[in-house]
Amino acid sequence: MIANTKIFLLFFLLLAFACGDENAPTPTPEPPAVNDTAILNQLSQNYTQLPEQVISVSRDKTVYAQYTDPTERYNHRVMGDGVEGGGLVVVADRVFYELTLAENYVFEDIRPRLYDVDQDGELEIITIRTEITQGAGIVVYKIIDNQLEEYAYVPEIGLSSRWLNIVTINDLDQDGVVELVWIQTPHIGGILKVAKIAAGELNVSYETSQYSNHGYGHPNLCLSVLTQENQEKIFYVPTQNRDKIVGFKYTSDTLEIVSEIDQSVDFSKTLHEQYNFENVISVEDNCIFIE
Ligand SMILES: [Ca+2]
Ligand SMILES: [Ca+2]
Repeated sequence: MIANTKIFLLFFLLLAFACGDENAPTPTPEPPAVNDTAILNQLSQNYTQLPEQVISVSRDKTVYAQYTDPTERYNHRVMGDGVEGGGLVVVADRVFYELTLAENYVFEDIRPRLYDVDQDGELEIITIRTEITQGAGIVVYKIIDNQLEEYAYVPEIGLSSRWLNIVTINDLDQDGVVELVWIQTPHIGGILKVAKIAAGELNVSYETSQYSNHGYGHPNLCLSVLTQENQEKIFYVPTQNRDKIVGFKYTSDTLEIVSEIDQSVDFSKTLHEQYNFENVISVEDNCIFIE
């Protein structure tokens, strides 16, 4: 009995010694539980957020994105406060991807948009990125080889203090290729442009002027609405002088006006709350609005 006790003591001593050995194999710990709340907490606490503190979250809660590293190095104040993004963080399938802009760039935006622009089943990240001497452009980032890569882009306008705002991201003509629609210089002349999204520089397929989806100084990027009516996608934007809402469809590389609603538009409110649009599509993907 005593001999058996000694054997057990020796066994436990050896076990304790083995456990203290750095070279001994140790059981793999369970990974910490990562859930929506944990990711949101990490994004809000481990990064310096923009003043608006908004995080884009995909509907299935697998992709998150936010701008980081607020900076006042670009003196434009298009959304009022003059604080723009200096970095971007994206979480996809629980992996964090970070990107810091060069000093001559800012994200002149409130939050990134998430959309599967190349229809490969993975969401891309669509941003308004400004070069300090060349004004705003659009950059679509994609996770390639475990990093955020510039997948597609709209070149900068070419002048400082010139901005643009995205209208919609969708396959408008239903040909299998996603279109990007935006308004260049929505405060001065408002040029509405459409491009089909593909890798690299995007080519404008159609443009028309005197429309607007932003009031200078307002954190309201939600002045467009996309609907589906009788199998046709129709997007609506206000006119530059804010006295009408105009509906467009996109077919054969052309924008065609299908509806003109005589109604003045308040640029401090979202468009969809000012008119009873029917069959609205995906407002939350691109409706960026701060009260
Ligand atoms: Ca994709
Ligand atoms: Ca299309």
